[in-house]
Amino acid sequence: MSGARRILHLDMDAFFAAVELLRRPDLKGKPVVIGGRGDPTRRGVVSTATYEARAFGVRSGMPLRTALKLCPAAVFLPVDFAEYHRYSDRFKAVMRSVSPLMEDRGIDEAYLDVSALDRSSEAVAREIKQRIRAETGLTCSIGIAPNKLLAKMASEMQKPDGLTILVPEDVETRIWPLGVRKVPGIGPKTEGRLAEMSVHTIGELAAVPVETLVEEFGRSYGVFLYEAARGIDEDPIVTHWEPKQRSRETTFQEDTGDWQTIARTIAALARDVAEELRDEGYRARTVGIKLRFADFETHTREKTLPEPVDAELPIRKAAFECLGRLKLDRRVRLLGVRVGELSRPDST
Ligand code: TTP
Ligand code: MG
Repeated sequence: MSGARRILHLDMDAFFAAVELLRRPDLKGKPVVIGGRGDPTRRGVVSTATYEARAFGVRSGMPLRTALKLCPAAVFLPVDFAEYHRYSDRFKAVMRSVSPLMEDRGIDEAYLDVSALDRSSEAVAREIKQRIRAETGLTCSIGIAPNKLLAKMASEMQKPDGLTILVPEDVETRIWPLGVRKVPGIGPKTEGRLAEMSVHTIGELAAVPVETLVEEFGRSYGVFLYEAARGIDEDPIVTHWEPKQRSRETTFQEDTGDWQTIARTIAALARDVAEELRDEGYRARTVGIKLRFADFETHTREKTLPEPVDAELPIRKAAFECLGRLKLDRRVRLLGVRVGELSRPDST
């Protein structure tokens, strides 16, 4: 081992909302809520909200209707994932250019191992923030610490546009006073059970013997709690996640009841998916189809194959078997073919 690690965690500020404001600068400074189709009188939940809307109590996950009650003056906008993914790719490209050791944690966050860089943590963080701002117009919050757990907690500490650096000595002074919910991996259930043990802060958690935690929560989670309270985390940066599935789907210009059209479409989708698998060097163990009728009723069927495949023929055959298990009694709007349980031939 060569010295202490320096792990950076980056989380975009009010991400979906911030992207929307780039194309609606007139809404800057106003309460804006992003969710569903952007119509608070219809079903749907809040994806995120600007900090101005959060001041009224609006939170991710609450029904749009509730958000409207809390903040009737808010502007509601629909979710546009394609646009957010474009910005997600751009901020991650900046991070990767600083260090290739990046762990992608979803649309608006990632870890970066910056141990090997010969600049101070603060200089690295400032450079990343400045370049993301220049290239996207967006702000983010960054935490840097000796491990992923503390880095993530650090990035939360000064949102928005924050920069927080934690060293091991900070655990007692800056982590222990926080409530246990600030530990990534402690949810409302654990919080409740800890409260019954009179444990509310991370410092109080650190005072509980490991045997008690293991008895209460089982070995693996008990030890996790014990170590987390001390800021201990040896989890490595995972730079490459294996994809779980691949799929292709198509929506007909006009709903169709024509069997030939349906069969031809399934065959073409199966061919495309097989081609993609081979391009990427994967094989699939499951094949499934998705079928949406004109009335939006959607059905899926899946088949597990005796062994992983990447050839067109077995994938097409399996897709047709799945299709045969559905009753085609209405016009069809959309068809999809999906392959899952992917593996690489050399790793099975
Ligand atoms: P978060 O990082 O949790 O939230 P945020 O980026 O909007 O705000 P913050 O400044 O506090 O980081 O989530 C990132 C995006 O993920 C968010 O913009 C919208 C989406 N999201 C949902 O769609 N549903 C949810 O329940 C949450 C929590 C997030
Ligand atoms: Mg965020």
